[in-house]
Amino acid sequence: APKLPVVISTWDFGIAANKEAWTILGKGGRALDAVEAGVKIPEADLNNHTVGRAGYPDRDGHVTLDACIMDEKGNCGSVAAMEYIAHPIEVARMVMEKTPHVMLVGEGATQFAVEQGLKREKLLTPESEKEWKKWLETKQYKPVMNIENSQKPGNQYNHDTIGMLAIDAKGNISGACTTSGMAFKMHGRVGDSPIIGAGLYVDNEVGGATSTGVGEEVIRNVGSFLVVELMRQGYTPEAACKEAVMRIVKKKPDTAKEIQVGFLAINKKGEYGAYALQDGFSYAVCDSEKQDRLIKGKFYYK
Ligand code: SD4
Repeated sequence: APKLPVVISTWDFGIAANKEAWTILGKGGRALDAVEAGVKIPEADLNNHTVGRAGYPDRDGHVTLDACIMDEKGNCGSVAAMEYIAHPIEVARMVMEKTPHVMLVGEGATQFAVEQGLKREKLLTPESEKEWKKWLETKQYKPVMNIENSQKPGNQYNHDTIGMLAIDAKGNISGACTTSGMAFKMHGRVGDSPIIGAGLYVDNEVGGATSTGVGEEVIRNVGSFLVVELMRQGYTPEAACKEAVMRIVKKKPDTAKEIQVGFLAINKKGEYGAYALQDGFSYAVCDSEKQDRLIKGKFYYK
């Protein structure tokens, strides 16, 4: 069996995020603290235009962020379509720990964050603004996403949500997920990432799952919850992720061919796996043996 602790996260930028999480996990710290600290790395990264600050705006020029977090006790918190706060994962955790609620959205989420002492600031960077203005020339909205290194036009706008799952030395599981959503989306659009059960789910008896890709198809199938429930029935993490991908293929074959969705999961033993619709999905793994492993996810459309 794999050695605990272990942390896994989506995409190649998961490596840097995992390393940050490891500074907590490696010292015997709590998985919840590790996943929050970990995903803050891509949230702060100015070269990352799909998470946190510097995220591409919606079609009206607003940077609106989505995030959620879930701990080993089944506590969870979430923010959606939140503007002006650079670290939505911090706010999601505050919603979880300091309010009787699970989810705050829009201006209410921003207001709560400011009341908690977080800074209200402009998140749109000059680079993101430039790309948005370029996009406005054609206004073509084609959600072809998450195919890393793809030459497909439009794709450069649309990849990388970070979903992270960790098991700490005590065997407790937590997860976090954060994104700016699909670039140039409709104002007010919310994807799967801040929705508990869709973009992220953790059950400390079984394991955790997270997703990346076109959130609409993940929401329809309550993807991450499905993956965890399949693991409860005995599926391996990879087999559970594959079955969740197959739901999308079966229900919407024409859509499925054109988009990317990837699931990533870990079980209580620390075994992990992933599966995606398309080639190009990768995930990062960090444990005491190796801190910077990048694994290619298996995929359906060959
Ligand atoms: C969304 N799932 O908003 C997110 C986007 C994403 O990689 O994963 N991008 O639908």
